[in-house]
Amino acid sequence: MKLPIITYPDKRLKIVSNPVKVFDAELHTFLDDMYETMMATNGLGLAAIQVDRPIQVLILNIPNEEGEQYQEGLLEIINPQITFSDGSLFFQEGCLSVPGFYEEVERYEKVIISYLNRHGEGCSLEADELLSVAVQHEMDHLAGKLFIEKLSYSRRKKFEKEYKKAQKEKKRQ
Ligand code: Y12
Ligand code: CO
Repeated sequence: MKLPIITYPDKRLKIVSNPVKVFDAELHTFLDDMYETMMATNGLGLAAIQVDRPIQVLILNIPNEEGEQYQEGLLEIINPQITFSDGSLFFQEGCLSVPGFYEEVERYEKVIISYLNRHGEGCSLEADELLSVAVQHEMDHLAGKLFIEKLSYSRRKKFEKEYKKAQKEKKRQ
């Protein structure tokens, strides 16, 4: 089932998500619904809070070099923790909760995370390039943070003005 996505400036996006304690069939159905929602909206990543569930769950599906996304490449990441970070890079990010806006943001170049899979089993992921950026972007959602909060004062002001204008235009259509 495709779920509705919460968009900025909805205050629910600021909620700090809680760790998952139960790894049951309901969680599996929710993960499947998140995948359907992400694929239906051309997303590369989605955090549970974006579909109004404040739990530490995120999914990622990074395209291959040909730009294709396959379900085999899907990562389901629960209760993640960064255990190592190194370097920095700038990357133009977008978010399904901030539609239509892409801004350059600074992130760690490489991260290693530990997390649980849908069965509650411990896993580890070493990520660089796009995967590293995406995992940090989604982990920020679990802390109630959006990528636009990382913009400089002047870029944030510009974003707020343009976003409001775009929302007004959308309402008129
Ligand atoms: C780099 C940085 C962040 C990520 C995390 C996930 N972000 C996304 O998946 C963003 C997708 C996105 C898709 C949109 O298209 C539709 O909604 C159909 C979009 O909408 C518009 O631009 C109108 C905005 C963002 C991964 C990698
Ligand atoms: Co996002």
